[in-house]
Amino acid sequence: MKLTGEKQTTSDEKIKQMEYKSILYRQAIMKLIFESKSGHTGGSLSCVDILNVLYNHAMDITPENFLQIDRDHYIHSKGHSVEALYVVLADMNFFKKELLSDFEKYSSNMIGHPTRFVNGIEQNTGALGHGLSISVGMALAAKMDQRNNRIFTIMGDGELAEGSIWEASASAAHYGLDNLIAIIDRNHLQITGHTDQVMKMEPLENKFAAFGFAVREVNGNSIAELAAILNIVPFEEGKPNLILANTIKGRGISYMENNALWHHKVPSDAEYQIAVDELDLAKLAWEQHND
Ligand SMILES: Cc1ncc(C[n+]2csc(CCOP(=O)(O)OP(=O)(O)O)c2C)c(N)n1
Ligand SMILES: [Mg+2]
Repeated sequence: MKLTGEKQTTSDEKIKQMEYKSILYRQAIMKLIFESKSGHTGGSLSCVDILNVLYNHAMDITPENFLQIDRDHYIHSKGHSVEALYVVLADMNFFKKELLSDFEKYSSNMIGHPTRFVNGIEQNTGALGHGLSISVGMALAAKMDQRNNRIFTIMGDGELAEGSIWEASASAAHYGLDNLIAIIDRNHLQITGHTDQVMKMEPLENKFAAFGFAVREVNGNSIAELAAILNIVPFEEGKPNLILANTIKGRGISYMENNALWHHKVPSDAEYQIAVDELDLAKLAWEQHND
């Protein structure tokens, strides 16, 4: 759905299917990290529901239209959480699922941060603070060319400490980029601890609104809330869109949730078994609930 003025809706059935996919995605993320013995665990689990709704519902990006300029575009600004992106891109058939087992292997392109050597990835990221600037440039180009496609990006809340985010924000508002949809994975944790302790940036609503964004807040681990908010983009004509997605770092695995230690950490055999059991239970609960 592009910027046509027409709003999208989401059926209950579609929401349920995406909720199920989130469980499968979490299983795949854990497998990837456990088997490769490397990975950004917490941040991948916090943003995977957002990626799920973006790729399965909101964005017009497919392997078939990938080379067309007038499709939507996605920039993974918090590049360290590439595991979540790989799992979703594999599900979207950008590459074969078997490639996931190459993650972090010597000479593989499936490295720990996004690169354009992997099908479906638009831009190399990982050095935090650049994704919004890139997205602003792409959104401005789309406006100049009178295309009605949109540019989406997900940033981390710790990433907002980068000054370049705020230069990009000023430009986004200055150029009236209502085709830009910036999403903050607001899990309140950074690499070493709470975002308020590392670099206090709150209140984010007020800061982004003052910069000229139309700001909306959702539960970023709720498929239904994410779909509903993405259905009504642009929020205000002529203003860039900012979605504050309140998430839980490590979401879905009890001992990882809200724990900065799991920013980049591989589970032991016993810990992995707990994760597998918890996700199996979530799957069972979904199946019983949706029978
Ligand atoms: C420019 C730059 N500085 C430092 C880092 C190291 N680093 C990787 S992840 C991270 C924390 C990011 O926190 P946040 O954006 O909140 O990510 P999330 O909680 O979603 O994992 C840092 C500092 C980096 N990748 N890039
Ligand atoms: Mg964070």
